[in-house]
Amino acid sequence: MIDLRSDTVTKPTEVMRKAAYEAEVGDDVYEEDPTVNRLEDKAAELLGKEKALFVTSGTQGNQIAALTHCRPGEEVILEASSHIYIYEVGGFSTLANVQVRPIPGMNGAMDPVEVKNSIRSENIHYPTTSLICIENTHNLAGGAVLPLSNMQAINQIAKENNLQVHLDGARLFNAQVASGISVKEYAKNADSVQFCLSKGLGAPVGSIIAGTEEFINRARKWRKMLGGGLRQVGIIAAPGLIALEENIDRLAEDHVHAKLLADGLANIDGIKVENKVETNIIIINVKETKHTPESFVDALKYKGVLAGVFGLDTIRFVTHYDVTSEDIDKALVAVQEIV
Ligand code: TLP
Repeated sequence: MIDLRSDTVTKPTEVMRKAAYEAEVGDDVYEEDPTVNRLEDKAAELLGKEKALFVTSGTQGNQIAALTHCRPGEEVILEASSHIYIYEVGGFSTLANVQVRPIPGMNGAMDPVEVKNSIRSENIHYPTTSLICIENTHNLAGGAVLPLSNMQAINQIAKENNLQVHLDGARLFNAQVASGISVKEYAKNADSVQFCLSKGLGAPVGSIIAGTEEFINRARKWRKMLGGGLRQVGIIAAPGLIALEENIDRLAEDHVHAKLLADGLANIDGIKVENKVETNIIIINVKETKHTPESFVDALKYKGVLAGVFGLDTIRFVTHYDVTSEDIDKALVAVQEIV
């Protein structure tokens, strides 16, 4: 099977398995796991933040950020197709007890003027706006890289209004590799950052959240409450370290493969590539073919290729570590055969 459903499907490499086997461990609830401590230090340094915390998943990291930044009843401004709003089971309202204020974006980017106009004024009837969430790269916008200028403008508005900014950077390293702008530069425009080790970076488990020392100390307590205080977790953190040491630059390969696939797909009758394909995600519209997205995905599976139903007329392909250029060629042949 050529699995293009997501970059979450990668299997750990031999080096990662060996690092897990050999990892020096301790009890991380006592902050005594040397491998976790090394991973957190390395992540904080890469992001230019005071401190970082290893969490079980991107979703857990985003939820902990909301719990740490906000008080119940407050309002969070976010983009209307953001992962936090669409794909996190309504956690912001259920766990952090905050109300979300979705704003439609262009290629995942909210208009700073609209963000500004959505901040609540002082009024006894209104919730208090406390947080703005942004996403880079933006998943539902097809892996779009958020312009640095957009992040800077939103952060400036946030600071002028005493608000915090959380960056869902599940694929922030893809943004770095595509734009040449460092994760540190992006992270300057957010008070907290979440990134995933388990997507294009190829680790089997885990995400990082980072911010000030004071923020992370409080976040650690929320992580404990959510059941994320783990013990000899260095065996999982070790592959995460390998991901950061060895796998950042190779994301460029995934982007090349995504372009190859997108160019090939664009040449197939009836298929329309919906996004600009800046990183590793390709969204195609199949309305002009004989298929629904569901039957398209089923037919592809029969040919040995896995893709994901995305929207009403669209499906998503994601390139990653375990996909070669031969796989891309085979996937294109499979699509050609089924349309
Ligand atoms: N995205 C997954 C699915 O949940 C849709 C995927 O296959 O793309 N933020 C962003 C922008 C994400 O894309 C994801 C995962 C997360 C957060 C959550 O990460 P995990 O899966 O580790 O909870």
